[in-house]
Amino acid sequence: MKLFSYWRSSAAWRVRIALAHKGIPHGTVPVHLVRDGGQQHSESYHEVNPQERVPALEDEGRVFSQSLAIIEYLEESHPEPALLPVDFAGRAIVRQMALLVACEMHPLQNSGVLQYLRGPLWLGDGPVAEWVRHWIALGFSALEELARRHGDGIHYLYSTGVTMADLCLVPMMYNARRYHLDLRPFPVLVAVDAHLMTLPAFSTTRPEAQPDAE
Ligand SMILES: N[C@@H](CCC(=O)N[C@@H](CS)C(=O)NCC(=O)O)C(=O)O
Repeated sequence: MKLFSYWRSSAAWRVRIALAHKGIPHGTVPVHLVRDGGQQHSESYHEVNPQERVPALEDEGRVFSQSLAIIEYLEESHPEPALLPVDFAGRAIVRQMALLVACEMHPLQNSGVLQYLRGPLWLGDGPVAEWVRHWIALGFSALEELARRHGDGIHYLYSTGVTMADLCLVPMMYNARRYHLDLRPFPVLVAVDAHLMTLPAFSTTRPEAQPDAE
C-alpha cells in the first residue's frame, strides 16, 4: 500500500491515523502542495488522482482518493480494530460527525480555496485567517454539542473508543490552533483532542513527525 500525502494536509492525516490505528504497513509518497506551483498539479500526480488533491491511496494497482472513502475501504478490508461502531445507528452518528468536519468545515479552508481568496478576490492574510476561524468555530459549535450528547465528554467523540469521527477531529483542532482560534468555547473537543493525542496512532502521524515536514 502506498499513501500520497502532504505533512500539513488534514485530510491526509486522517488516513495516516487510520493506517496506524489498524497497523497496516504502507509506504508514503510526499506530494508538496506548494513547491513547484503545487506538485499535486504535476502530470504524474494527475495520473494518480485527477482531482489533484491529497490524500490518495494505492493498493494492489488500484488508486482511491477522498479520505473518508479511503478510510471506509480500510475499514472493510481490515475490520480490526474497528473505526465504526457495530450498530447501524452508531455508525450513522459517527459518520454524521466525520462528515460535518470533512464536508462542511474542511472544504472552506482547503489550500486551493484560500489561494483563491488571496489571489482573484484580493483578500489579505488577516481576513483570510478570520474566514478560516469563522467556519471552524461554526462547525465546532455543532460538534461540541454532538460530542456532549454521544461521547463520554473527555476521551472520544462517540462512546468509549476511537472512531472515524475522532480521526477527523484531531487534524481540525491542529488547523484551529494554526489559525489561533479561541478554543475556550469547546472544552469537550479540547479534552477529547488532548486524550487522543496521547494515543500512538494519533501522535506518531502528526504533521511534524512526517518525513516531509518543514
Ligand atoms: N474531501 C477531500 C479533501 C482533499 C483536500 O482538499 N486536500 C487538500 C489538502 S488537505 C489538497 O490536496 N489541496 C490542494 C489543492 O487544493 O490544490 C478528502 O477528504 O480527501
